[in-house]
Amino acid sequence: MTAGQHRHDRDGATIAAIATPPGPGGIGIIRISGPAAGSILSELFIPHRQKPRVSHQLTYGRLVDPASGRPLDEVMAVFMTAPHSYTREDVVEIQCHGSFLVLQEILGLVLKVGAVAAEPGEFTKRAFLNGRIDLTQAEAVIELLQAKTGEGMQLALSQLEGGLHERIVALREALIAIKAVIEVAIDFPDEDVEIIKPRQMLNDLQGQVITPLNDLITAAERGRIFREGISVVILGRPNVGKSSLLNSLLQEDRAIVTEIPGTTRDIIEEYLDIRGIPVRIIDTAGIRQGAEAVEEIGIRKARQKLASADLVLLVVDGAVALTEEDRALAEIIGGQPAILVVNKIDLAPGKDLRPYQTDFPRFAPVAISAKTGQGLARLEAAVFAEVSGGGEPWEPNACVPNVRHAAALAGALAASRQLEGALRENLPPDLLAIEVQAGLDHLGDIIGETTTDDVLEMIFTRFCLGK
Ligand SMILES: Nc1nc2c(ncn2[C@@H]2O[C@H](COP(=O)(O)OP(=O)(O)OP(=O)(O)O)[C@@H](O)[C@H]2O)c(=O)[nH]1
Ligand SMILES: [Mg+2]
Repeated sequence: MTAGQHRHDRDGATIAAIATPPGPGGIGIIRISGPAAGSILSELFIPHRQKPRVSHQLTYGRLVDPASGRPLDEVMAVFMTAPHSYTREDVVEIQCHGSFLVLQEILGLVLKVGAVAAEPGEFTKRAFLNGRIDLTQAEAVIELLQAKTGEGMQLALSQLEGGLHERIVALREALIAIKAVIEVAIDFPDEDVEIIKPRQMLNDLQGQVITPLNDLITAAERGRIFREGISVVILGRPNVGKSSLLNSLLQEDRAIVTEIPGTTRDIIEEYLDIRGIPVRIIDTAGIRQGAEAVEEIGIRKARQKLASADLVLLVVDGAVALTEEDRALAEIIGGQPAILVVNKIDLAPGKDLRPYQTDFPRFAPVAISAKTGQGLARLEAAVFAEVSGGGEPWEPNACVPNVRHAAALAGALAASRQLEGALRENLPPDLLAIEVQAGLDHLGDIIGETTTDDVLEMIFTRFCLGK
């Protein structure tokens, strides 16, 4: 099945939606796509100067209710003829004042004269179904909209420009060349000359398929944190400076800080950017014995957050000796990735950190002062090193497959390895053909050629309305 064979959910319908976010703004945009887009515009829009409609030209005029003749807003409208548009269909965009009421009224009229309300992602889905972009590029659109760091944005952009698409197409071409030879061998079983030259084929398979597949899978693993981000939990006994650490990382007074132990009782979650990694940082209630009821609930929540954390910052008070509670917390953290943060170093300048390694052999200690900011850069570097496996910051134009792609790449790799084994054992060509086809199908899933409708559905419902 090719992209064109996926059925349009609503063949022939003209769809419309508000494309700008709700709430007052400078301008608001209504987007219409489909065969009736142009006639809907003609019905509702009175240009300031009557002249023939020119594609891709912004025209000033008034939006009027044809039933009553009542003007709704002064607008700029643009008509884009198929196939030179986002969806490859006729597209109209109406720019009005960014009032949600105005937008709703205009959308109401557009629907009344023949459009249907678009579903989330339906414009981009049409761009995909009409072959303007492949599935990896459609996914890149969502990632671009949702990117939280500059690096995430760069990754999305290079995928939108077809970086991953090209790599997958090259892999498929290599497999198709191998398939062609195998098919000849199936068609001419009695040829004297050996059609399949296993040495040559194994070489091609390794160099053009297996090695590049491995590279892409590695990139997906390394890049996952840049796409999805990580969650970091700040843990420690009361009053060691957990909330102060959160505040200094965020560079704002987000959490309440007092000298009274047990200040934080609920979970506080914020986002920050550590060298391009979107980090959800979570401040928790100090964990101790004998806490009263509300605090106890906070402690329970802290333990839950710990379970799903990618990294733990265990904070201790560097101005005093370690306590049994500190050691108990290390026990709770167990084998999870963690960094020991020795806080309040301003009160103990030049403190020797080596003894901490005896107590916490698994954790690398970093001395900081949440109060003065000393050591924070080193802590950020330690966080980055811990979660990126010591890797370099991401280079621009890198090709980083997402989780869905990675699963399909793994499937393609498994099929290629099967093919490799079958070639080595000189198995008959029809068995080889099965493995080649399996590899091709997995790659087809990535770019959307063989993707099932429910997977498509899952991808496009992640979009917002009007995109
Ligand atoms: N001198 C100094 N004091 C600090 C530092 N970090 C925090 N403090 C002080 O330590 C006290 C406790 O800080 P918090 O950030 O509220 O500690 P916490 O770990 O969040 O405490 P709970 O929420 O009660 O568990 C406050 O009086 C802070 O001003 C630091 O680096 N140096
Ligand atoms: Mg606190």
